[in-house]
Amino acid sequence: MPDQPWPKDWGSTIVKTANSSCTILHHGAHIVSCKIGGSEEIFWLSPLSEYQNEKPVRGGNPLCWPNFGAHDHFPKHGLARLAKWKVISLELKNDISCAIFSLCSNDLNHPYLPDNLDLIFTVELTDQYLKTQLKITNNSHQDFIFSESQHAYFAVSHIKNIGVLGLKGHTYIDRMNHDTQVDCQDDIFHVSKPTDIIFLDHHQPITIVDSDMGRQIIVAKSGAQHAVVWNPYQAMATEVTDMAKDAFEGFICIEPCNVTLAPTTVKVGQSSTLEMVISVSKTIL
Ligand code: TA6
Repeated sequence: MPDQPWPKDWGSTIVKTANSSCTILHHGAHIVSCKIGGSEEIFWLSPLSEYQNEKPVRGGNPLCWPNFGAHDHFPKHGLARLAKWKVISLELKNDISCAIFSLCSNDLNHPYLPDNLDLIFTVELTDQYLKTQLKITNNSHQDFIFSESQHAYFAVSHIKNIGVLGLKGHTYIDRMNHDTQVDCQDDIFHVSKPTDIIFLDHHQPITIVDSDMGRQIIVAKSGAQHAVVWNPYQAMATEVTDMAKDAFEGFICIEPCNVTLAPTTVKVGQSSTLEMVISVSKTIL
């Protein structure tokens, strides 16, 4: 794969600290790579991503907005991950490196989107964490209802090797089983089949424990009512054309989100922020 498989005219920004670095494409304000405090790569990125304007990049951290999932008027998972964002600030201060991106609904020019919805995506990086914030400010003349996700693909040694902590005691909707509601009983949750589940009313950090890599990735969030855990596994993976058949082995999606069944309303003049904070440490299990 070439060093930078995406088109040059998409533009990209790298934020760096002494031991961390993060690359963000301006197309979608899409994070495609991040290492924290000298870690190995934390995001999985498909070598078969097509890097076309009308297609989302497969892997990294896609931003899904104004809809997470299918929608009558917008493409699946929304417009933000397909849009060209502007870089409005890039600075390094006191070991915190920060890039800020903006997108206005006016630029999207969509008949079902009111004008003057202002989106800001902030990427803050230190040697300890990566913080990503998607903030929507409603400067239009009507309240706006949306769903959203930071659809992060985390790199793992093998999906069979990992355990996920922070889910026990929470109810989830099983998208692969007629939307049945299930109470998660697992201290350590394992993925061994196609998995597409929505944890309801979920606020605590989720930890991916990867003993083979000797690391755990901790995903904390705020402004999110839900968390999705997704892996297409063998059966579903063949339906996804921009990843290899066995690619499901190398990632797990943990997605801080607000899903359509309990969407967010941002009133005129108000803002809403979906934040994810990722840190990496050595495995404890
Ligand atoms: O977040 C899980 C999910 O909504 C799955 O249902 C699956 O479709 C996945 O996202 C990937 O969606 P995409 O449009 O990126 O292929």
